Amino acid sequence: MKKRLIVATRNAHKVEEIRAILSTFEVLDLSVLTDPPEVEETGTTFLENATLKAVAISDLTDALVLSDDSGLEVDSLGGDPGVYSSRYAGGDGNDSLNNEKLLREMDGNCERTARFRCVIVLARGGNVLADFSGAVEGRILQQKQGGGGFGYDPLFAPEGYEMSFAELGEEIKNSMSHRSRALEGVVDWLSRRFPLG
Ligand code: ITT
Repeated sequence: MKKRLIVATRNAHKVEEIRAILSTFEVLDLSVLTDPPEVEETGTTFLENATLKAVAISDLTDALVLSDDSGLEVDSLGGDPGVYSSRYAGGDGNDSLNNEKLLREMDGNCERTARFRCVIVLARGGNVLADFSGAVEGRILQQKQGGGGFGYDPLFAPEGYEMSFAELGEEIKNSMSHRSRALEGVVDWLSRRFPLG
């Protein structure tokens, strides 16, 4: 029987990616819980925010809970939008407004190196079990390219590619993404901790 994991996120794209990468697990979303709280991300680091989400949700269930806090760091913007990636264009912002704001901030700037970072926390019964991180280096494109993925994918070309994550597609993104690199650590940790699945 597959091991069950609840992903503590309201971002359906993250659930989809995590499910595709953790194919040997039964990956469930928050809909399996009754009225899960909206966890406020008051931390100043990915680890703090991932911990807040994992602890709050794992308090409500006996199942293993996995949270993901992630974002884009642009070198010439001093690491912004960073932990504020989902709220870059304001609290009511969305992917499209966030991308427009990033393009405005980068207008005329030829220093375009950036990375996606992901921190994952595993928790059970309100206690943190372990944390993992992953990153992928790349650069910010001059305009949006491609219709796949989510968030800043249309503006991010990973190192060694001219195409954006949104053009490269799910399989290539998942073979090198910040999220898949953090999840490698999760798989390794879980297989040692629960060798029989
Ligand atoms: P939860 O907090 O409910 O998990 P969220 O989308 O608010 O959902 P975060 O606070 O971790 O999640 O913010 C992540 C933001 O960073 C996300 O909304 C995107 O803007 C960006 N991001 C993270 N991973 C990304 C990826 O793989 N591709 C594109 N953008 C990504």
